[in-house]
Amino acid sequence: MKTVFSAGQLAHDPRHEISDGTLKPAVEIPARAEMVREAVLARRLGEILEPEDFGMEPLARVHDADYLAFLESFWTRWTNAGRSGEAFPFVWPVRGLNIDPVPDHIDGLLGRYSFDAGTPMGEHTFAAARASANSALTAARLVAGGERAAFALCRPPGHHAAADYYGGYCFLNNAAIAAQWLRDAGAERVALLDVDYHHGNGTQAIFYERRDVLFLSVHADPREEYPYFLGHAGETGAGEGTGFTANYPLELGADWDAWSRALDASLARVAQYKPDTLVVSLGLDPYEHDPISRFRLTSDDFTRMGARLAAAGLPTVFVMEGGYAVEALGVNCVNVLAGFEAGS
Ligand code: Q9C
Ligand code: ZN
Repeated sequence: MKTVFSAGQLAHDPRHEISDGTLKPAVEIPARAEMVREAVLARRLGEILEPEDFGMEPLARVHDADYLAFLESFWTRWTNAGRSGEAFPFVWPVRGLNIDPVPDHIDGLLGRYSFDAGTPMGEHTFAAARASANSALTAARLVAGGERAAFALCRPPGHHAAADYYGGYCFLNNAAIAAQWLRDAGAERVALLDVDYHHGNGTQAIFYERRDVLFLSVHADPREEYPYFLGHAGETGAGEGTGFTANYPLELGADWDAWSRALDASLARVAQYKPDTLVVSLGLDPYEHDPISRFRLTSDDFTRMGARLAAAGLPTVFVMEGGYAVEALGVNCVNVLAGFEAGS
């Protein structure tokens, strides 16, 4: 299977994040991508390609124009305000407050276009996020062109980012952008299965009222885990999209037995939907030793995961999401992809 990755994705290089009530070392760091790249080479998974530049248009199919303009202008505004280093929001337009008119001040803008304070933004964040999205788009194009599967080595990740907000280390929703591009390239139905430990709130929000993209997510119960405010079993879509979102929240501590039962249920729903293409939001944070997560998948379980995904028998675009046990990240990620190839 081919991998798509650009060194430009490394330019987002945060020092700190706000977590557990304090400034902590950032966990969504360039070393994550380096580890996965090295594992792809060591395991001879296949060629590593540079992404093509798809420009802004496929991003604008998923994200609002004013949000993209905010990301693009952020660093100029931040430095014009006399700031330097990393930016964090601290005030949000919650219930009863207005997002219209959009504020002029950078602190207002940061709150308007985010949903958490845990996601550092810096000078090169938008460029790196664009490169990451281009990797997802290039992988989607490979699969649309007839490859059985392709791997987009995305970071920064994407699944927490919605049409008009960032958060959860995510700025552009790479998987949603790939799914929308596949639709625009002629796929009638796309299934987007999110196996990251955290619920893919951004992806769910983007497709919630649509039936042409089926969104499914296996994740830690939001009653107990980030992002807390989306991902309950009762959220199944709305309007035209009613019945085309499926959430499988699991208790903290879930092992392969519990996790794989949810995966099987989600894959049964995918089979019933009969999509043209499957996009997998591939988080590696269900891993037993992940530093911020509390599921118990082993490195071998990731190989099993890949085999079960292959059994769905669909053209598949893998888009990397989270996973913070940096030393094991490459092995776990390539285990999924190699398990998929062995099962294909
Ligand atoms: N005390 C992804 O996996 N907060 N994002 C962690 C830990 C944010 C994870 C707090 C977790 C976001 C793509
Ligand atoms: Zn995650």
